[in-house]
Amino acid sequence: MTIYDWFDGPYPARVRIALAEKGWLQNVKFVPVNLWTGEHKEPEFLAINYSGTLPVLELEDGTRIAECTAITQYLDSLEGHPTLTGETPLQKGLIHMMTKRAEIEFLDAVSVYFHHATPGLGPKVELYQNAEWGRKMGEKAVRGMRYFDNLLQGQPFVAGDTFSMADIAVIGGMIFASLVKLPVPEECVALRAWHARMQERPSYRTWRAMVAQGAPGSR
Ligand SMILES: N[C@@H](CCC(=O)N[C@@H](CS)C(=O)NCC(=O)O)C(=O)O
Repeated sequence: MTIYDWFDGPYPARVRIALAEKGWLQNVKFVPVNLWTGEHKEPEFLAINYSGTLPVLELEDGTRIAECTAITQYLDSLEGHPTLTGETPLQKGLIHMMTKRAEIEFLDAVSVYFHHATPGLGPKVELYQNAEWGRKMGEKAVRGMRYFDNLLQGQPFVAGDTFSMADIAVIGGMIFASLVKLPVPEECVALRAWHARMQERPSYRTWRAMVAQGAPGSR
C-alpha cells in the first residue's frame, strides 16, 4: 500500500495513528506531498485526488481512496485488531456519527480557522481567505471542544466504551488546534484527561516519533 501524505499534517495523522493501532505502518510506503509548497494543488496531485487534500491511500492495483474516514473504514475491513469502526451495527452507526461530528464540529472548523484566519499555507496556496469566516470557525471549534468535554464526562471514549475511529478524529482536532494555537479551555477537564490518555497510547507515541524525525528529505 502507498499513502500520499505530509509527515505532520493533522489529517494524515489520523490514518497514521489508525495504521499504528493495527501495527501496519511497516506495510506502507509513504509518498510525501509538500503542503507548504502547494504540491497538493498541482495538476499531478489533483489527478490523484480531485479534492487536492491529503492523505490518499493507493492500492497495488492503482485504486485510490481519499478521505480519512473512508481510508480507515477500508483498512478496518481487512484483517487485524483492534477494530476501529465497530463490530455491531449499533457500534458502526455510533462511531460513524461521532467521527462525522468530530469533523464537522471540531477538526474541519479548526482547518477553516487555519486557512482563513491565519496565513495558512501561504499566499501560493491560500488564494481566497475570509478572516471573519475563519474566526467564526475558530469559535465553532472551541464550542466543539466543550461539546466533547461534556460527552467525555459521561463515557471513556468518544463513541462509547471502546477506542475507535471517532477518538482518532478528535485526536486529529487536538493536533490541529495545538498547531494553530487554539487552546482547549481550562475548564474542559474531561477532554484534557481523555487527551492525556490518548497521548499515552502506543499509536500516538509512534506517530509523535515519526513527526519528530522531521520533514522527508530534511535529515
Ligand atoms: N476531508 C478530508 C480533509 C483532508 C485535509 O484537509 N487534509 C489537509 C492535510 S492536514 C490538506 O490536505 N490540506 C490542504 C489544503 O486544504 O490546502 C479528509 O478527511 O481526508
